[in-house]
This record gives sequence, structure tokens and C-alpha cells, in this order.
Amino acid sequence: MSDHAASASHGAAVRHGTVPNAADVDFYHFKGRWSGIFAWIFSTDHKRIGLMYLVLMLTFFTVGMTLGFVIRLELMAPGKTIMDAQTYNAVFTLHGVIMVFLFVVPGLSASLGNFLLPIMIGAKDVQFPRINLFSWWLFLTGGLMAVTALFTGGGPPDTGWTFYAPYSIRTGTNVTLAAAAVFVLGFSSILTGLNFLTTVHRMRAPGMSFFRLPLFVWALYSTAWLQVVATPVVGITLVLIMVERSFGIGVFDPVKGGDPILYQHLFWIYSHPAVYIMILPGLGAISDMLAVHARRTIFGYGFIAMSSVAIALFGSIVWAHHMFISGQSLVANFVFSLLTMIVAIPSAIKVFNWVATLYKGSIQLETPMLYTLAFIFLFMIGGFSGMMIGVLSVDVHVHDTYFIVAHFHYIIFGGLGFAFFGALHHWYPKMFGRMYHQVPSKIAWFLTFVGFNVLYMPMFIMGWEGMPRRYYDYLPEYQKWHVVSTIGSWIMISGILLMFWNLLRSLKTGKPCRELDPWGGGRTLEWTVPSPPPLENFDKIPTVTHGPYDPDVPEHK
Ligand SMILES: [Cu+2]
Repeated sequence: MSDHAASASHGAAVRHGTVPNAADVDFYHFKGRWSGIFAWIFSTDHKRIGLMYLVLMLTFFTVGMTLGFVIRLELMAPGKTIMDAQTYNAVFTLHGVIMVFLFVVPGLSASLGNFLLPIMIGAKDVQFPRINLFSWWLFLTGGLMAVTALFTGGGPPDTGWTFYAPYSIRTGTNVTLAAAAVFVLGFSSILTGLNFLTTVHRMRAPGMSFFRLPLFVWALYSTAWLQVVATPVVGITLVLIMVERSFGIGVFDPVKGGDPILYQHLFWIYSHPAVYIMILPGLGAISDMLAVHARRTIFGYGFIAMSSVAIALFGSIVWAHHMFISGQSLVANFVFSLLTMIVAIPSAIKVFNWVATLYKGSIQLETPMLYTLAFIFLFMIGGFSGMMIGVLSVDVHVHDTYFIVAHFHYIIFGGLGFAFFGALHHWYPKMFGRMYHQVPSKIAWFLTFVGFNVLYMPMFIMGWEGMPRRYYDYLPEYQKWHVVSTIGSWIMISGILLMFWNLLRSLKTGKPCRELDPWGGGRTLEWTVPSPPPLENFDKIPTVTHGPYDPDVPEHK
């Protein structure tokens, strides 16, 4: 049976039977109709699609990181250092657009989530394998459109990743194509969310009730609701930007009777929930990594599961905390400040339960655990600074300063970034059937963690002292901290490059590990299938009779 036929009927076979010899070989070596690169880009296998997202996303991440490196070089001294002001505006815009829409939004969900979700719920694939492949093609198309926007039209957009009106309406740079690119990427996210929602509702193995789902799955499930419900709002907003730029009708530009504050509301109604689309899968992965590497049943499973849902719910009603100084009413400011405090509670529940899980755990300082512990430290700083800027009197002072830049890098890069790197090291042996070299992986962690704090901690200080974000030039008194911050970026980037190099070469030179569970503490279903898994994950769909982290279960012994 040919691959396409196999993969085409793969969905059908998944629903009605099994693909011949699929259980005998791992999914890398399954021979179908297509060969070479086509066996990947036309494959409907969720594992291959997850890895294809991973490759694309890490490529975009590397481009985004290089732009970050360049921004730091420019800011080593006031005035012109390596580029002019217009180029600087384009570079930080691109850094933001790439990191947000091409790395953290698809994030853990589309990559490792795609690989692991079906296995973790005891299924052979997602509900809609072909839609899953289509969403990856949309992601690729959106990415290529974003890159094309750099070199066509009026040149790379210079608006910042938020595309604020009225400047995004009036600037001659290529905002229209960039907005169209994000629009297409939005659909990739919506379709992935739709697929994951239906998969969790319809593809769970017998006995896998909702309160037996691993916490990573709860986080992906909560994220999927936000992807489906919130993303269309930014889609419509981007269409309005494109229409206003192309046909001159007044929606957001006050000169044409439009309202720029309306733009901010529409943009943040998506983009604040979007920060949870980014971080929630990371929070889920942290729970699963803690249970394995602390060799403990997770503390407060039900509370952690529900806190993911609560974050998705409350995270959808706090958007105007980005607009405290936009001129909105004091009542609105008060209400959104209060709601922002409330959304901190479910996050705090997670941190409390993680620390309680560590208490009396037999903590194995394996690389995934190192990233997990670093995550908790960085996430706390990101979270606390978030509560500070949720207070009106503080935000009025630090809005649009480097304090904000430090805050969101601690919570999104320190949070999701470190959870992502940790998850990559945690499930690497399961995905690739080899273990990476330990010593370089730990040195890379150390450099990344130290470099991160040397890079972003000074930004809190500069921001508190009034250093505005997105400014090309600055007063000389800020230079000392900019220099420290730039040196931090060099340390961090060398750590990340060492990590990439080590993980890539380990695909060839890493110790083969065919064990079902190389960590020895795994209790969720992915640790019961071979490493790497066969095409259909299970030769027989398992029957689940216990919770995901229950210690006293035979197959967990
Ligand atoms: Cu927000």
C-alpha cells in the first residue's frame, strides 16, 4: 500500500483498522508512497508534522535571535553604532513579529504537542490528520510571506510587532503583506486548535477520562480553546488594517474618522490571550517534567488541571491592562487592573503545587530538571513584575519603558523559552531514540541561564529609571546597563548555540536508547511506547485504569 494511499487511508485505517507493518518499524522508517522530502511534506502522521513544525520554528527562532543580537550591538552606545534609525525600527519590528507569530504562538503546542498529544491520550493520530498537514502548510506559507514582506513593497515594516494604528495605516513600509502573513499564520493556529479540541474529546483511549489526562494535555486543551476563540479577532483586525491601507476607508485612522483606540482593543483582545497560547503549553510541560524528574506524584493534580482552564478563561478578560495610559476611563483602568490581579491566582496555584511536588522529591538534576528549576525562578520574576505593572500607579510610570521589555522577556522567553528547551531535552530520547551528550547539555543550560539574567535584569533597572523602549538613541547615563545587557546576550546566545549543536550532533552520535522510559520516572502513556514510536503509536489501543501520575500501578513499577 503506497504512502499517500497509506497516509490517505491512514486516517481511515486509524479509525477502522491498522496500516500493514506499521507496528514493526518506527515512524521514521515507515515506507509509504512518497520518499525523501516528500515523505515528510506530504505526510499526515502527527509525529512527522510535529517535527516539521519544530524544524521551521527553530529556524525562525534562530533568525529572531540573530536580530536580537544585532539590536543589542546597536544599543551598546548612544547614537549610531552599526545601523541607522530606520533600519533599527525595522529590525526590532521583525524580531518581535518573528518571535511572536513564528515561534512562541505555534510554540510547544504545534511542535511537541503535535508529536505527543495523541500518544498521551492513547490514540493513533489526531482527529483530522489532513487538516493537521494543511495547518503546517499554512504555517510555512505565512512564514514565507513574512520573509517576502522584508524585501518587497516599501521595505520591512517599522511599526513594532503590535502594528499600532494610525502609524501602521500611514507608513510606507510593507505592512499590508506582513499583516496578510500574520492572517495566514492565524488560520494555521485556529486549525491546530480545532484539531486538538476534537482529538481530546473524541480520540481518548478507553478509560482515559478527562481527570486522567496528563497535565500537558490539559494545558494543550485549554490553549486550543484560546486558539479557536481568540485568534479570529486578530484575523478580522488585520483584514481591517489591510482594507484601510488599500482602499482608504476610515476604521482606525482618526483623520478619516477612524478610532486608533478601537484598534488597541481589538488587537489586545487577541494578543493578551495569545500570551497564554504561548505559555500554557509550557506550564503543562513543566508539570509533566517535574513529576518524572522529582520521582513524585504531582501535588494537587486537579487544581493544576483546573488552573490551566482558569488561566484561559480569566486571561480572556484582562486585555485593556495594555491600555492604562491610552486615555480610557478610570473605571476601565480600575476594572482591568483588578482582573489582572485575579488572573495571577491560577498561575500562583501552579507554582505552589510545583514547589510542593519538589518537597521531599528525589530530585534528579538531569538537564530537563535544570531547565524546569530555572523556569520556576524566571517565571516567578516575570509573574511578580507582571503584578507590579498591573497596578495603575506603577504602570503609568513604566509603560513603554525597558521595565516592560524585561517583564515580557522574563515571562515569555524565561517562561516558555526555558520550558521549551526543557521539554526538548525531556522528550528528545522518546522522539529520536537516542540520548544527547549530557555534559555539553548542562554547560549550555548554565550559559543560557546566566546569560539570560545578565541580559534582562538590567532592563528592569533601566526601565525604572525611565529608559524608553524602541528608542534608537538614549541618554548617556543608561549606557553602563546597556553594555552589561549586551554582554549578557553574548553569553546567552553562546549557550543556546551550544545546545542546538549538541542536540543536532546527538541525532547521529548520541547513545541509542531503545528503553520505553529512559528517565525511569515516566508514568504517562508516551513512556509505554517504543522510542521512537511506531507509525501508529500503539499496536493495540491501551485501556486506562488509573490516573496519569498514580505511583502504585503495575506498569509504572
Ligand atoms: Cu496582557
